[in-house]
Amino acid sequence: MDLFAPDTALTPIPLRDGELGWLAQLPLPWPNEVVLARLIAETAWREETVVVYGKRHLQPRLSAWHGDKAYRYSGLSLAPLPFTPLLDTIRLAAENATGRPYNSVLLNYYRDGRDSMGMHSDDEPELGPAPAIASVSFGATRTFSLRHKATKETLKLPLTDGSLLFMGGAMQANWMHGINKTARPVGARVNLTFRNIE
Ligand SMILES: O=C(O)CCC(=O)C(=O)O
Ligand SMILES: [Mn+2]
Repeated sequence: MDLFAPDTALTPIPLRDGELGWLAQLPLPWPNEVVLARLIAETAWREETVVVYGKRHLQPRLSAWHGDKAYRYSGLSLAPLPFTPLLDTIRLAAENATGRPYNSVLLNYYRDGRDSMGMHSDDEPELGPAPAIASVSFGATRTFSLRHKATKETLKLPLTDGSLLFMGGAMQANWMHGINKTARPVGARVNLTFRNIE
């Protein structure tokens, strides 16, 4: 038996030079609002400083890294925290939905519309040549912006409460993604990107 055979079909989102899959509601044993409240309350959130072009900045969001391996980007090395039972439950659901294994998760807490994430690709070498990333969102809907590196085509996806967005194949090689700030009054949102570090 294939341990990671998916039992929930993702809906493919067609786009050039990459793979995207969508699931409107990840099956979990608790309502989304309970998961959101627990993630906010139980996570050891950090306000990280990153170095971009030699300058130090505070990231406009809170984050936490869980897994067995350290994670490095933008001059930052996040020491890993162990998976908790709550994170393990969400990881198992994400593995079942996508048919991929994950050994790490980056959590990001967007407290309101002023919190954001700049355009980037998750293309660190330790994620392998075709990173598989399962992005699970709870709370306020925020717009996920995608931009093709060569053609500059753009795509905007509303990431709704309880949803899973899968990024695979050549997605990170060819596209950048991010979460823009918004002037709309929006509540809290927590996003989890499950990854597999080799
Ligand atoms: O919050 C999101 O939906 C995006 C998160 C993301 O791109 C990341 O953690 O690398
Ligand atoms: Mn990312």
